[in-house]
Amino acid sequence: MIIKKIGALIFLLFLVLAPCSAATPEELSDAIVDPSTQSYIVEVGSTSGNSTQFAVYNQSLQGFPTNGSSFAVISSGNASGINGTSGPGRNLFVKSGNSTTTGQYSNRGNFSYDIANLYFKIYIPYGAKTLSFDWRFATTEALGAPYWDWARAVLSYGGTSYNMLLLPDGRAVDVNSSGNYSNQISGTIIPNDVVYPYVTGNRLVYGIYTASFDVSAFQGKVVELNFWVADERDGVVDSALFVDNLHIDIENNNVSAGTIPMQKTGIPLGALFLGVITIMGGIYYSKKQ
Ligand SMILES: [Ca+2]
Ligand SMILES: [Ca+2]
Ligand SMILES: [Ca+2]
Repeated sequence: MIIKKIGALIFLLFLVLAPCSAATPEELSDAIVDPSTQSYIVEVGSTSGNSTQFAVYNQSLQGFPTNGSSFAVISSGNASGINGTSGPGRNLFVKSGNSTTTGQYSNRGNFSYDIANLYFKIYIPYGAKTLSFDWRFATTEALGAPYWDWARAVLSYGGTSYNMLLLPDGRAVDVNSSGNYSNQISGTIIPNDVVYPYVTGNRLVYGIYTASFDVSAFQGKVVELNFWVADERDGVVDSALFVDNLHIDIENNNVSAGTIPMQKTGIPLGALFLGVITIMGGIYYSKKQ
């Protein structure tokens, strides 16, 4: 009896102390999406990956969270327990499927494994300008290794898709292309607080990157945004995407196309125009008198 109680206590203590655990799509959405955009999320879900490949963190890692108190990690391995310092032999392995089941291949068309997917169906409101989020790509692969794990954020509508997750040079994200932007082998990771030895934003263009896409053409429509993270060629050594601050920028209601622009004086141009017409009309009328 006592042993059982101690066991339960240890389990409860573990739950409290565990920095994070597998997250549901709804929990990931809560962590990622800005409060102003929450009401536009029509649906959130996952079509691929074990639950262990998704985690919510309520702590500061790699400059995240950038919005609110939490952010998400989507991984081709275990997304939990990534806090720490980088070092060799870190095993984050999970086994959850391959290209055959998802139709998703690497940026150079190779077979992919442990493919994690998180999708959002998002209503794009009238006045919407851009859909944006902040990200960092991290890997335990060596940058020169022939295993080009990859990540994408694909926005789709009406049968057309756009990958909006691009490096500063415009290339799609993978272990190879991100090399210019990730820390050097002899260099440092900033901040040094995760087990991944390579994280983007430590070379050439520093800091957290923001992906932004013009969604003004989709106003009044529901688009789909699919996050994908996967291993290439084998599933053993893993990569991850850190995501936060997913939001829609909406045009200020005061300057939308249907309203009248203000002058420096604060008098609407249209009102000024009407005023001039009225005065002229009055002059014309009085002349007629
Ligand atoms: Ca957040
Ligand atoms: Ca890999
Ligand atoms: Ca893996």
